[in-house]
Amino acid sequence: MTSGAVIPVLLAALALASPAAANQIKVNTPFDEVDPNDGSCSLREAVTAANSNFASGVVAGECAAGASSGIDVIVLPAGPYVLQRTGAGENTNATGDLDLTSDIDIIGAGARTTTIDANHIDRVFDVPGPAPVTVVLAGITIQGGRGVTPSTPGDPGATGGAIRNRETLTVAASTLRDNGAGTGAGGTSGPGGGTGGAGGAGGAIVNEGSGILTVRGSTLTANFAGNGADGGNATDPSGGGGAGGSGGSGGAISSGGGTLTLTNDTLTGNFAGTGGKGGAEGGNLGFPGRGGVGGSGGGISITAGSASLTNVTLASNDVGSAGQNAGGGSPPPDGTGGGFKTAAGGSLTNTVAATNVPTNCAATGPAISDGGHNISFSDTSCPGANADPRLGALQNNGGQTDTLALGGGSAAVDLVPAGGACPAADQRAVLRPAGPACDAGAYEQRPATARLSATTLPFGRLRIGLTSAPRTITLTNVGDLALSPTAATLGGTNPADFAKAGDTCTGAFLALGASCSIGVRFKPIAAGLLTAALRIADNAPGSPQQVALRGTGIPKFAGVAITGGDVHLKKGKVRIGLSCPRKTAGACAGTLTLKSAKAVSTGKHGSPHVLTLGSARFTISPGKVSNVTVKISQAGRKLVHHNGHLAAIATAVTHDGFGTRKITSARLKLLPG
Ligand SMILES: [Ca+2]
Ligand SMILES: [Ca+2]
Ligand SMILES: [Ca+2]
Ligand SMILES: [Ca+2]
Repeated sequence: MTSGAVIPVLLAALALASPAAANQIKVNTPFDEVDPNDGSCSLREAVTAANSNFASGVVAGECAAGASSGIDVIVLPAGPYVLQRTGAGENTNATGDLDLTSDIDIIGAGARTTTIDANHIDRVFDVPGPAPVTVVLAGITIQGGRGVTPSTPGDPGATGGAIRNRETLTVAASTLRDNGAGTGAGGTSGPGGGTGGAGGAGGAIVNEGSGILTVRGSTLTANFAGNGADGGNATDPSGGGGAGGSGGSGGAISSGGGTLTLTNDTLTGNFAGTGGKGGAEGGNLGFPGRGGVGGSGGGISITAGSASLTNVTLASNDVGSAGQNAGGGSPPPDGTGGGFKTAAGGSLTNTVAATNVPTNCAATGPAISDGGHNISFSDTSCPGANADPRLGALQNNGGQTDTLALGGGSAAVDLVPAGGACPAADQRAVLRPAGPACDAGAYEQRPATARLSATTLPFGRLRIGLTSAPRTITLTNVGDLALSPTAATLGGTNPADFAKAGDTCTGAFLALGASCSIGVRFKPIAAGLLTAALRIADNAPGSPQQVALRGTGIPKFAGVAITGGDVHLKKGKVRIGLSCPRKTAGACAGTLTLKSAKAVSTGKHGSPHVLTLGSARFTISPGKVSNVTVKISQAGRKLVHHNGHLAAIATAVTHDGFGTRKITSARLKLLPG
């Protein structure tokens, strides 16, 4: 699919309007260049063109100008785009992250093919405000973002390892992986040690101020909030050691205000930041520095604003551990809420939280509200049923982003009743519900589903006693659970007229997309239309799967029947009735030859011999009778008139539609007309 075709598909999938005023800016180079004269439109140039509404250059191939009103759509074809212009901490899109300061949609060719990598120079995208803008990022893998560590001792690390949002941002059908918020700057060493900087929040995305952040159909994995820096050591004997910085919260997402909405997302294997170590005291007159607390919310941290999760899968995310105290003793606390930590409530609906460390959820302040049909496993810290969702490993299960499949017997399957706020499709774009009801989490499990390559196998006509070449039926599993055919049998009206010829299905175990095949031959033992059914028993709905088999048995070819008896010679010709059998393949075609029944003498001195009287070709449709005209030779006519009659034998050599040859004959008496 070309990127030109992807855009409307993605926009339709995202239910985004194509604004009339939109300008399209197509990126045509993977390089992070800002040369107005190189005839290439880089991603950075495209963003600047959208922000400024000026073309990136006058040379052909440079980016078109963005529109001054409406949304600019930046089209990003498949390929890697690596940021290379170092210099974090500015918001004019010149260096470091890409600063989105106007209404922009950036549409990749799909998260498996379009990748933007910040190459650890900064985060990837910034929607810094303060002008209110609406941004969409769709169909992209965003990776390699790193929040910077500030140069001022004790300052906190940059937030938002991949993206910082302060306005309105939608991330859709994208993957965010291997992004990290900034580590805090270390505490100063001095008479008294300075405090270590806190780790940045939001390993992948931070939502700040009154930002409106929506994440749909996306996977966030292996992102990490920033670590707290160590406290500085004291140099004065009476000086105390600096405290360690606290670990950053929100391994994948941190929201400190505004609105956070997640639908059909997978957050797995993300980590909050660890606390920094306490600095040493100068002598034994001061106090040793305490360690920093560990970051909370390995998946998501909410410190203010609203948060709403629907059909999200939160699994195996981990909080940060606390930093060591310089003087030993009981350390400060580790982070809490491995999956979801909130100080401002929030709601979970149709959401699966499983095996987050140390617990799935933690709430300080308002309780998390239960929107229904949630799972919390194996602890009960999140709302919902305490039952095993049987999550698989993160992998490509179809769709543009990796997901955690639900295994057989998963408690999440069909957990959401009708009317339960179920999205129209899952994260992979598999339509919901599959089976009787919607599943909780981002993944909708399709039962094992059998698809036949054909539901009818016509074999045409075949002579009784012959066996046809095999025709093959392919059975493919288009479901998520394995398809296991247990038997393939012939049934129906005439099963004995067909035979299996090879079967890789019975006993097979077919994963999604795998197939097996069964061959069938036609071997008629009776005449006429013959039907049977190939029945494949399996664990899919509709079992047994049926293929209708059909063929026509053709009897042995008898050749044409010749009407014998008396025939009259008229104008030197005779007419002889021939009939073609009704059940035959194609027309009866051949040659009819008349010879004298006995040796006869012709002429005064001729010796007796069998005389050929004449012949004619014929073609007769099955079941029809035809009078074939044979012109009798002059010698033959003389004998008939001389003797008053002539005994003759008519012989027909006939071929049917299969080319089978049959010879039939009959006795005749030729009489004068
Ligand atoms: Ca350029
Ligand atoms: Ca613009
Ligand atoms: Ca910036
Ligand atoms: Ca279902």
